[in-house]
Amino acid sequence: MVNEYYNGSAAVGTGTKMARDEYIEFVIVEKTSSASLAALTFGDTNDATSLLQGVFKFDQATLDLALSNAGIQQFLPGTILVVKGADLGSQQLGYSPGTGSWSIELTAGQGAVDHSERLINGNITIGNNGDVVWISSSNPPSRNSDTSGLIHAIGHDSAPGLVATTVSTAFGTENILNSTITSGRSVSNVGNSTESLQLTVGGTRGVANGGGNSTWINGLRGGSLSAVPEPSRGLLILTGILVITCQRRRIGGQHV
Ligand SMILES: [Ca+2]
Ligand SMILES: [Ca+2]
Repeated sequence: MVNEYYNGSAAVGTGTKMARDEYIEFVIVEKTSSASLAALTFGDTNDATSLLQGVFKFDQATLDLALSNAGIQQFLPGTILVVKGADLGSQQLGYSPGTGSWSIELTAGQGAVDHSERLINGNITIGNNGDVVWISSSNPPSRNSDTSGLIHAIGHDSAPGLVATTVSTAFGTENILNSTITSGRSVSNVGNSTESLQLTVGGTRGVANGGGNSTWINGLRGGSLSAVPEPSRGLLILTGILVITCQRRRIGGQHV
């Protein structure tokens, strides 16, 4: 799901197809492989929220490196994925949920790249008047008005265009903030899987957005870790079961 996006200067980093000082933040809500993520596309719209503008995809080799660093096969629920412009520092691939490192930051042009298809070939730049940040199972969308593959999106617009209107209908009116925004603010979800969008000065890149969003993401993370018992714990449980089985057999024997 799209969790937040930040509106900066919209000046595009050379060769990256994304604004230098902007970012998009996603939260993973179920176990997801690098191949599944690499099969998706994501991007933005024009300021009128009427047409898809930039189309990106994740670089699978970069995602595999992060998984390798964590020593796990899939990204866990509660993981935060950031895609950011060239000025926002180096990539952060030190993923390690077991020790509390739940976020990955991918830089445009490296771990997240413009889709090679040229049909929709704009830059990702967040607009003051309006924008929709979307993620799609279509790879790539067939034309710049093709919203058929959208699996999630959030946006803002005080006069919603076709894409924003479609998102409201498909995912709920709460997914589009009825507002323009100024530079230096992010649109962030402070709710859970049902959005509650607000403007945040400066944004909260790479971390949960506070309020109900933090509670929800912490819950996803707790579920992720408790679902994977550590080897020592698993061994203890197994030993316990064996002891109970032996005791039952002994008791049974006394009755015979
Ligand atoms: Ca845009
Ligand atoms: Ca955030």
